[in-house]
Amino acid sequence: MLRQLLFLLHFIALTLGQYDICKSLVSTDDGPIWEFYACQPKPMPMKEYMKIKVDPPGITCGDPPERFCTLENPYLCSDECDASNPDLAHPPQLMQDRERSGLITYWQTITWRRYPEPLLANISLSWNKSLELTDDIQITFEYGRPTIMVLDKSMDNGRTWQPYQFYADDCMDAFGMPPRKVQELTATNVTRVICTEQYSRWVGSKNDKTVRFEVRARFAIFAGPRLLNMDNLYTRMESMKGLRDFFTFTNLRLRLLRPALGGTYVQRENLRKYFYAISNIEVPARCKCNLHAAQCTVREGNLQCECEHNTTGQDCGRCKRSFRAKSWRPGSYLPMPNGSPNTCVAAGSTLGNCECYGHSNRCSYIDFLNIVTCVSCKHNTRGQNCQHCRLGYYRNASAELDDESVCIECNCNQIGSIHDRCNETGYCECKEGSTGQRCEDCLPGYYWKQGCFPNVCDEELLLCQNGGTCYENQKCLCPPDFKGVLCQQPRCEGEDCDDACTSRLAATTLLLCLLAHQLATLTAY
Ligand SMILES: *[C@@H]1O[C@H](CO)[C@@H](O)[C@H](O)[C@H]1NC(C)=O
Ligand SMILES: *[C@@H]1O[C@H](CO)[C@@H](O)[C@H](O)[C@H]1NC(C)=O
Ligand SMILES: *[C@@H]1O[C@H](CO)[C@@H](O)[C@H](O)[C@H]1NC(C)=O
Ligand SMILES: *[C@@H]1O[C@H](CO)[C@@H](O)[C@H](O)[C@H]1NC(C)=O
Ligand SMILES: *[C@@H]1O[C@H](CO)[C@@H](O)[C@H](O)[C@H]1NC(C)=O
Ligand SMILES: *[C@@H]1O[C@H](CO)[C@@H](O)[C@H](O)[C@H]1NC(C)=O
Ligand SMILES: [Ca+2]
Repeated sequence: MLRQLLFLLHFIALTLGQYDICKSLVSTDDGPIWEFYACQPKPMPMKEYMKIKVDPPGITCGDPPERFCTLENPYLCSDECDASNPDLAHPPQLMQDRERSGLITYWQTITWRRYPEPLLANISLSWNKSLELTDDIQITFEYGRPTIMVLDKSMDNGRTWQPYQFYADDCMDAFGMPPRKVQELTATNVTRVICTEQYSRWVGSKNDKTVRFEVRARFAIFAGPRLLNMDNLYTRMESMKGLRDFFTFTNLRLRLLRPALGGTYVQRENLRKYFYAISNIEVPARCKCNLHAAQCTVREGNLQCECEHNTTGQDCGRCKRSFRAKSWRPGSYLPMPNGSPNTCVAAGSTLGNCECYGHSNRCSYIDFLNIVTCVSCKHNTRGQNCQHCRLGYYRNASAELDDESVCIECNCNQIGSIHDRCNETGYCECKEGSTGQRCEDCLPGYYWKQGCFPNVCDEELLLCQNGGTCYENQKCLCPPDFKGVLCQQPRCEGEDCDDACTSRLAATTLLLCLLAHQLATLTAY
């Protein structure tokens, strides 16, 4: 016990001792100046900030009220769940409440009365904030741990999900995966997603209630069994691709796929002893602030990093306005022990005499011109200081020069415009007949067909004659007896009238001929 306590104290001392301040005033010969360091917030019990959603609707017990039994004593079914009675209700928030001593409170589902249909439940936990795990996730199941479940995570507020760990009493049978223990992982495969049987086997519902996602054991691969060598872990975080991301999440999801069975097969004659019940979900983590904040606070109901180093955003993931002389970078744990703050630099400050307005972080000296120029300007900028927009882009009047959206694409219509460049207000240069900012429209008197063409006919000046009709300004559809662009010419003149349609025939035949003729003109066009 004492050893554990000492160990805990040591661990706390370590995590507090390192990267816990972002800046400090140091005295120099020229007076006091600020020194800046990489910094991160302390771990917090994130269960206090999580939003819980349980699926499907109606999975929570008590509506209608229901009696249930326990696996240990299946013939004593005196317990009742009743959603309308506060003393007998088991709503989802009891998974995150602070329990007063001795009183265990828990969320509980309906029983498996629909067997053999599976008893499925999803528990989605969201924070609307990137977090980094600092210790094991612990889920406490009253009345036995599920025999099959999956822990998923999302890093983009629930848009995409990936499995984090599989849990089953028989991994091969449930998921077709060989059973693994986290202790078998090594530095090369620490981020492997495994299936474990350690937390699903029946040991009695009182003996072991917890299901873990082991963070500490994964840290121990680098930091040693007692996590004394956190420097090594932090060094790996910087160098090993995917290691930091492995511990990062914005949402977690528990997919409960089969409840505890008491170590035997499902007994159909008493299905009231099968259900899920969770009393607590512990998620020890810190806000991900990209090593630019030492505090994380709740603002308007959301966790938010208190950004330093002139960064901003929920995760300090951007430079503040007018501090974009260099591109944003996360802080670094290296070099030990204080890391690199990688602070944002004020635009206008003469860093190496080359201002790139945050569109480049590389300058190069051009010998024969004797100038320093920005290299590989981003965000569609160009120029010695990345102060111009690339061809095909124009300046966003409402954006500062150091804004990422300072250059807007001209987007000139390929057919209507002469080239894909535009003037300073975003107007493209149009071919004859086309108009609009992007030359996507036609001037009056022109029609659009893979470009703008002058009207052949219209309703005012270029009228089709002799009963012809104007087809989309492109051509006159003439009655059979007339031809010409505006149907101005009679078809039969003199003797050589061999067009069948021109002979004096019955009115119906004439109509058919007219239709056929129109069809022919339409398809020919
Ligand atoms: C749980 O979530 C998964 C993934 O979105 C979904 O396929 C499944 O239908 C959900 N199960 C329940 C019971 O809502
Ligand atoms: C998530 O957090 C961001 C930033 O704090 C906020 O703008 C947004 O409204 C939040 N979304 C929800 C659903 O709370
Ligand atoms: C991880 O790698 C070690 C050897 O480096 C191997 O023994 C172990 O089985 C691997 N674990 C998994 C889950 O692949
Ligand atoms: C951020 O900007 C303020 C105001 O210019 C300045 O006083 C402060 O030192 C800057 N901090 C850093 C880390 O550069
Ligand atoms: C122009 O800049 C403003 C300010 O940054 C931005 O909100 C807006 O989206 C930009 N416009 C375009 C078309 O990118
Ligand atoms: C850009 O072109 C449009 C349309 O030709 C014109 O109205 C506008 O004044 C031009 N802007 C500049 C800055 O030349
Ligand atoms: Ca509880």
